[in-house]
Amino acid sequence: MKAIDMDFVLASSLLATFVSLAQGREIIFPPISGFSQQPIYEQGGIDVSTGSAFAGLTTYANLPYVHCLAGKEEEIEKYDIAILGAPFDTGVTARPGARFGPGGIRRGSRRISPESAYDIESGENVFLQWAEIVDCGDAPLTFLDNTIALKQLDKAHEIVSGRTAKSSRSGTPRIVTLGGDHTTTLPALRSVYKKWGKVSVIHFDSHIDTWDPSVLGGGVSHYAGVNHGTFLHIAHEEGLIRNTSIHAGIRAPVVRPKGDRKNDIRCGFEIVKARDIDRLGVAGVIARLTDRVGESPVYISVDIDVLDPAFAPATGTAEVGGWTTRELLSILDGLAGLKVVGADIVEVAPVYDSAGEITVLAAAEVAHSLLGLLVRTPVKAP
Ligand SMILES: [Mn+2]
Repeated sequence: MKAIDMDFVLASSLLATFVSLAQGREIIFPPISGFSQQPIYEQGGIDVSTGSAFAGLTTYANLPYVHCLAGKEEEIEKYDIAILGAPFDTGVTARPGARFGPGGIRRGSRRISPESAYDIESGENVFLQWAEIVDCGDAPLTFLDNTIALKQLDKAHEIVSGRTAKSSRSGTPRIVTLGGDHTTTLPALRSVYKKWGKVSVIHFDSHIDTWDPSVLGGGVSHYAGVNHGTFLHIAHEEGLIRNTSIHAGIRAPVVRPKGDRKNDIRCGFEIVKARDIDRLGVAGVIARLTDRVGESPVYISVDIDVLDPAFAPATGTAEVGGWTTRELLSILDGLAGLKVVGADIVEVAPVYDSAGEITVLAAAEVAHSLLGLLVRTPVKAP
């Protein structure tokens, strides 16, 4: 199938549909889009189920869909790594729209087919190694009450990571979350803490996101203080993260000239600023990040606004002067070998994207690199 021209295959599939309809025959489509995972259904000798990554329903990278949130343990397919969408954007301080991020990232990933995703740099295909990788769809989150929504996301992580993994190499399923605004990282950190204990966070972002709720949120209420710029402060107060964490790509202004950074250090963070890449190079940035977290379990959170708006305009709080997509992907791939226990790509708000969909394409590749890190290093929960 791989050798056949894709346009021809798609045209053949459409032709088969019309021929079969004309002949009054029932056409059987597979339940979920998948390049190689689905059985082949044939009508009149023409295959109508495979051959196009653009057929059927959209999952991340055409991975099989598993309804991980429902059903008894024995009723659902086992997996090692799960994609989980978190459609939530009522914790933002600027432009909303990231609730559509999970759908947008999946749309950006449609050209990725598990069967033919061999990386030109490494020669590896992360989808065809030991790990069963599935898309669990989105967690149902209310848009009317942030407190309830974050509890719903806590529960979704608990269920999805609470299944028995398929491979004995992992034991506990790990999750790559598709945000959602950055507040959605907080439930993910609570979840990995329960399985692996305190983690070091590698936080790719243009903003520090450790703001004290009394500073960002204005102190008007506790509710207002839980937002996409304070979640790392809250994670520190809840004792979820180690003091060996690090930001990467920071360039946005702070609110208090000295106080914000002082609190940031107290929360356990060092900083690699956006412009440090000009001095350190990609290899130097990788060295700073890997040296900082060492052998500890690591959570990697990627706010798409770490990229320059030239490469990712579709985000809530765009900041100019950021990294290129190529630099970010090279840095992420350079983290191979770290004990990554969970990851996310957040703050993708597709409504602001270009017609060329540059942000969702970038976000889909970021998720691909994050999956690569999880596959590269199986981590057993203690
Ligand atoms: Mn952020």
